[in-house]
Amino acid sequence: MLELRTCTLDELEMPLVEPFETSFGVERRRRFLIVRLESTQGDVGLGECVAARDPLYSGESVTTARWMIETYLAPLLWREGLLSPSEFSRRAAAWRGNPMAKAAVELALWDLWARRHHRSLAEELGGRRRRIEVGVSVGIQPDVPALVRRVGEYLEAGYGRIKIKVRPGWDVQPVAALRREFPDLRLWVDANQAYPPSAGSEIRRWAGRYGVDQVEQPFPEHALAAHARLVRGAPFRVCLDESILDLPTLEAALGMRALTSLNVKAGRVGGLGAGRDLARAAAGRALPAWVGGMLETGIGRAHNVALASLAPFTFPADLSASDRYYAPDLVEPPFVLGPRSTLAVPRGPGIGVEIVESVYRRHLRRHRELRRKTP
Ligand code: OSB
Ligand code: MG
Repeated sequence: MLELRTCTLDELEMPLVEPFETSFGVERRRRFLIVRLESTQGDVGLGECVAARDPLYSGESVTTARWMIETYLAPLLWREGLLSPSEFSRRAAAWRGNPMAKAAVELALWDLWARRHHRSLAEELGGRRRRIEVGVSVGIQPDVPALVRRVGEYLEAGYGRIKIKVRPGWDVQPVAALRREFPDLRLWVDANQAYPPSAGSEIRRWAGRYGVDQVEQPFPEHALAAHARLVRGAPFRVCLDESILDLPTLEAALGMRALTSLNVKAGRVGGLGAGRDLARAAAGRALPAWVGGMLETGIGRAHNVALASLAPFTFPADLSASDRYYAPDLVEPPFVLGPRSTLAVPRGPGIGVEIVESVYRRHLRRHRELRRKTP
């Protein structure tokens, strides 16, 4: 058994290069946890927790994730040692919910075990791609001209598909203006559950009229029937994000024909292993899947990019270059946009990027080394 020597739980706060506004709020600075595991033999693994300061995207927050890790997940590793990621997930499944907390620890285990095996995380997961196709997710802007300007800049920078955040009152005009300005634009929209189930025909009208390619999570998490009604005869894809938490929810949604595209986030589903399982299940049902993002730093981004290197992911990921989020990023080398709207998959051991200590220290708000409870 590989024993745990230290589990470090750091809380950081980093300013985003620009505010990110969604239907559930504005984020100017992102608060998050970094989990660092170290074995008694000196192996190290890093994981980033995507729970935000407030429980707005889902029920978890920095505080609940910290509590979950301190109370249950770290003690499991003290007891059982540094389990394989799949064994960890199997054991952690005894506690309900809290997928973001579970994922943060699982990610750190993947990094640690990949390094121990002298493999990149992508190799460890079975990913073959050397570059992954990406797009950019654009928050709600102060006005339509600002949005058109912003999207123009991202297209200029080389992004091949754009997703904009929408909500009631910020939908028809933004998509109409983008379609007018950029006739060939591959345009997705994401509402983060902001519409009532009764808004289906209205959404169908503007999304159809302005050539939106994909509508993501327009209705509340549990409103699968409303999503299924929107799917029927829609000239666009209907993507689920918040609704899909595991294989059973994916099966339920597929059974109802409530989705035609799947957003996979390790944090939402409890880890990279669970994300890989979902993508494989989707591929088996001819459902396109793609990797979503949660404004991660280069640490979580490296995990996401490795996940996106797997064959079942066929649509461009919500994983943009480091400079779209943080300047500078927490890691070296930063992620940069390459040819044909791609990011390179790191080839070095584990996640393949290293923390820049000076940047890390500048944004560190709380440092805690968890200790083994003496029995
Ligand atoms: O719904 O996909 C989402 C960011 C925070 C919370 C939810 C979402 C998002 C994004 C950003 O769309 C994607 C990214 O990290 O670039
Ligand atoms: Mg989403």
